[in-house]
Amino acid sequence: MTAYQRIATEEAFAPPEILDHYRTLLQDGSYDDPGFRSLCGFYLGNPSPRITDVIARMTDLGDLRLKDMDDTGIARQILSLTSPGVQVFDAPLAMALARSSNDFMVAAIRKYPDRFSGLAAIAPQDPAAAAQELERGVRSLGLKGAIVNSHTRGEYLDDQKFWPIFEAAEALDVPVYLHPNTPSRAMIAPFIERGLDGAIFGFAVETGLHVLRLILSGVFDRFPRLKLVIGHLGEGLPYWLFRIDFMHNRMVAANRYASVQKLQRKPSDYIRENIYVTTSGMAWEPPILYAQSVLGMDRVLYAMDYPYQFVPEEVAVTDNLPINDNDKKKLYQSNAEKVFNL
Ligand code: 1DF
Ligand code: MN
Repeated sequence: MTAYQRIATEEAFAPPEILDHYRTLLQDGSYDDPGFRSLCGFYLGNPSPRITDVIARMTDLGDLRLKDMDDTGIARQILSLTSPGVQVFDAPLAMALARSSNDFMVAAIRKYPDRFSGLAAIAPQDPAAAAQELERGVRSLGLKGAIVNSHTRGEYLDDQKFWPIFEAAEALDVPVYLHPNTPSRAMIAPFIERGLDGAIFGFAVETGLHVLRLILSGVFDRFPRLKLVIGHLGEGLPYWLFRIDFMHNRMVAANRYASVQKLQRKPSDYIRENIYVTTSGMAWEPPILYAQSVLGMDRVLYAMDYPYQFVPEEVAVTDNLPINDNDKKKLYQSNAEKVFNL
């Protein structure tokens, strides 16, 4: 027995219905997005055993997943609809699929309440409906926050038309998990040319950019208690805090951009105080210790990124970190319990 429970916080699933809608979209070409084609075209058009295996695990919320969790000592998964979620569809279809996906997930959570929790899928395409679905998810379904897979058809949440989503999240006191997506159409070409649009790097560039857009937009001044969770140890941002603060300060002083105005706090303050990071896909001691050292022990949470990075040996990396038992319990368990109100 360990002195902590392992709670994994960025764990993907997909209802078969949504994969069917991705296939339709890939075929009819009505959403001609290079990132969507690259990512979903790969996972849904590839008959190799590894990919068939990922799809089988992704669509399972029962015995297969529970056995994998048991085999790797994961006590609980916080489930979220896989990227790109419903954000590739027309608003009406996206709203309907967000609801049905949440209901699909909640059926499993109700069956295994001590193994699964979940985040609500929402469709930012209709911000008011997205806020409503988040509220339904939290109040009626017992969900623990929202999942947003970065850009929505090329649009970013710093646009104030999306802020009803943040208003709802703050009022409900639940976090928004800003999960990666492939880079948006406006910037993906040089990534794709060298195979860098996916989880290897493009995801982090896209999502890190999205987080910085949010911070510079002043969203955390407008919603000071808003909590954001980002994966992959903060998508590179913890390494950049000093330079972002320095340059932001200079840009404001020079009044260089109308869109860059003074904020109530330094950009890094929002990263430290409004944002939590998870270790998804980053089972590597140096950057985990670094993130803990610059953000604090209370801000870093464990995640596996099942089923995409289901590498059982990686759990030992986290188990063997040179930190004390109390801090290990924070990383694996208590931070997640606090942030997601488990
Ligand atoms: C991959 C990685 C795919 C992550 C994901 O969702 C994902 C991958 C489509 O390796 O292709 O969530 N990830 O978070 O690292
Ligand atoms: Mn992921």
